[in-house]
Formats: sequence, structure tokens, C-alpha cells
Amino acid sequence: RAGEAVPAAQKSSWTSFMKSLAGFTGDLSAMTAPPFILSPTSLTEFPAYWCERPELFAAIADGKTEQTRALAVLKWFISTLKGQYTSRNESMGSEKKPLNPVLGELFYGYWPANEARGGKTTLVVEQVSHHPPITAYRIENIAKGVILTGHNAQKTSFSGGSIIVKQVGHAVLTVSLPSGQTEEYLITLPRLRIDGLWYGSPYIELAEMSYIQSSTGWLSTIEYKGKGYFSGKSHTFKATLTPPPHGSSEPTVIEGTWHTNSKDVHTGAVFHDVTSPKEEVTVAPIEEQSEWESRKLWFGVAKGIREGDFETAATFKGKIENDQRQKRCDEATANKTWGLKHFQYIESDPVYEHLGKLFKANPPTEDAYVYLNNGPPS
Ligand code: CLR
Repeated sequence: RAGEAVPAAQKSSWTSFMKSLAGFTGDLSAMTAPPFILSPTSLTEFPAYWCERPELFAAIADGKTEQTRALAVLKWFISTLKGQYTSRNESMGSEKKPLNPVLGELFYGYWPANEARGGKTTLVVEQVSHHPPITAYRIENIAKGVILTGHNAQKTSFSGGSIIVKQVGHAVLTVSLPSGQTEEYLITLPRLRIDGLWYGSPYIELAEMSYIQSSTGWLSTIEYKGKGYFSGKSHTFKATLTPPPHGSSEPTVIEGTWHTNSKDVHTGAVFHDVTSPKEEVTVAPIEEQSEWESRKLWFGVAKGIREGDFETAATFKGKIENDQRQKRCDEATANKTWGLKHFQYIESDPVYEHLGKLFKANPPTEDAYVYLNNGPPS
């Protein structure tokens, strides 16, 4: 039934939120939504989803051939999807509206070293734009030589009762090989459809295609389908790893559901399996964080949301917003602009331009944020 999951007192507020979605394009994060759908987590925390199976990230470096490394990248990528796109449903009952990060907001974390993953894996996230929201991130396992750099933004629209989210941005994974050579992988991101809005219990389905293009020529094409398409099951995907042109190897085809497991279609062997627990990122206690770090910055707001005290949440949120307005105003007066801390903007990413050509990426060029190598000491 319509609004089934909406608390009685928020039904009319949810209805007007839904109405304002119709015909909407642009920045969803800035829209006011009823309290029941608010999450206490800032979008700057989301890049941590890339590494909640740190051993799969590290294992990319252990592949002995170009083909096995390309497969390891695909396996790691597919294994992140469950966390990226279903974890709010698991922890909070439905997809929620994350906190909209402020310009300059930071999120630092790490996954400790152990035998299986060879080294500590570190995470640096910076909100590099507020309007539109853009988040840049860097994940490194230096001992293994595996590094991920990326940024993301979203373009949203509303269609057929669902929110359609086009992910803008890309990621580049680099592996430094013992030979001294470096392999690069350009990773593009799938389109999201947010369904279940009518009932007040939104969830994500992935759609269309995403790609992982290696500098070695190996290309993964991943096709996403939901309920009622080729398998009829939600969260279905089919990935094809194709060899470089003129090579003699055969393509590998993987099929399954990204939130559970998948198989190699030809051999029947299990490819990925995410039914075991993942490992959340470790973050410094709030008392040790700076004013710019996400959990410290949003502490009052997050506490209010968690405890159902929305008045307190709104008061703290208002404080953060006023503070931001004042900062922008001061900058204008001083004729200065906000400086980024860990990243530098470039108009065209040479890796995207170069590797994107190989699979006719659309658009043909994209901007990027280059990491300045100045994260917290590890
Ligand atoms: C951010 C980048 C991550 C993957 C990811 C997962 C969930 C997405 C999020 C991204 C962007 C913001 C998002 C969110 C789901 C809902 C939320 C689209 C792509 C929007 C802004 C809020 C919708 C509000 C309804 C739930 C009411 O790697």
C-alpha cells in the first residue's frame, strides 16, 4: 500500500516530498525530506565501501598474469556492490537520504594490516565541491602497491515513480608490479534506480552497464538487470572479460547476483561470494578528530537523527549551514576561493581519455582530482 512504511505523522510530508520529485532534475541532496528518511551518515563516508573486503583489494597485486589481475579487479569490484548499494537497507531498513557534506569536509580511515592483505590500507576522502556535491577519495595499500583514486557526483531525475541516478565521475585503480611496471584500470559506474518510493521504503536497483578497462587491453563489461528482466531476479549481473584485440585467449563470462554470489558460466566455478561478513573501516575516536572531519562535524545532527530528536538535529544543521554561508561570504569579501586540501582539480583525466577510447567511453573526456599525497601519516 502507498506510504505503508511512512510513520503516520509524516505521511503528508512524504506526499509533498514525492510531489516535488516529479519533474525534478538536479541536486537531490539539497532537497528537504521528512525525518524518517534521514540517515545520520554523511556522503563523505561512502567511499569506504570500496574497501570493505581489503583482502580482495590487496589480492589484485598477487595475480600472475594480465588476465588473472583483470579478473581480480573484477572480483573486487563486484564484491563491493553489496555494501555500496544495499547496506543502508540492512542497517536502517531502507535506503535513506545521507547528510549532504560541506565543502572541505574530510573523512579518514584505515583497515589494519594483517597476513592476508599484506599491509595497512588507508582511506582519504575530501568533499571537493558543495554545489553540486562532489566527493574525491584515495585508497592505498602501499605494501601491495594497489591504489584507487576517484571522485563522484550524481545527476538525478525522476521517471515512472523512481529516482534515476546517473553517477558522474570515475575511478582509476593502479597496480605497481614487481617488474617496476604499473598497470592502470579505468572504472566507470553503473546507473541507479531508486524504487519503492511509493511505499516509503526506497531501495536501489542497478541498471545498464559499467566498464573496467585495463591498460593491458583486458576489458570487463558488466551488465545489470533487476527483477523481471533476463533472470527475473533482483540485483542480477552478467560480466564479460574480453581479451585485448588480436589476442588468442577466450572471454570469461560471469553470471550471478551481486549481493550474494556468481559463477563462471563455462567452468561453473564460484567467482565472487559476499555472503560472509565484511569489515568496516576503522576511524579515530571523535574526540581526536578535527572540526572538519565528518563524524565530528555532524555529531550533533547525527545524534539527533539517531535518537529521533529532529529539533536538535535541525538546530545543529542550521549552525553548520550558517557557518558555511559565513565562510563563503568572507571568501567573497577577501576575493579568495576555498582551497582544497588533499586534491588538485584537472579538467581532463589523461587516464580516462586514453583508456576510455578503447571502449568508446561516453563522454570521451572527464575531469578528475589528483591526489596530493598528503594524507594523515600512517
Ligand atoms: C554515492 C557513491 C557510492 C555509491 C552510492 C550509493 C547510494 C547513493 C549514493 C552513491 C549517492 C546519493 C544517493 C545514494 C542513495 C540515495 C541518495 C543517490 C551513488 C540520494 C541523494 C537520496 C535519495 C533520497 C531518497 C532515499 C528519499 O559509491
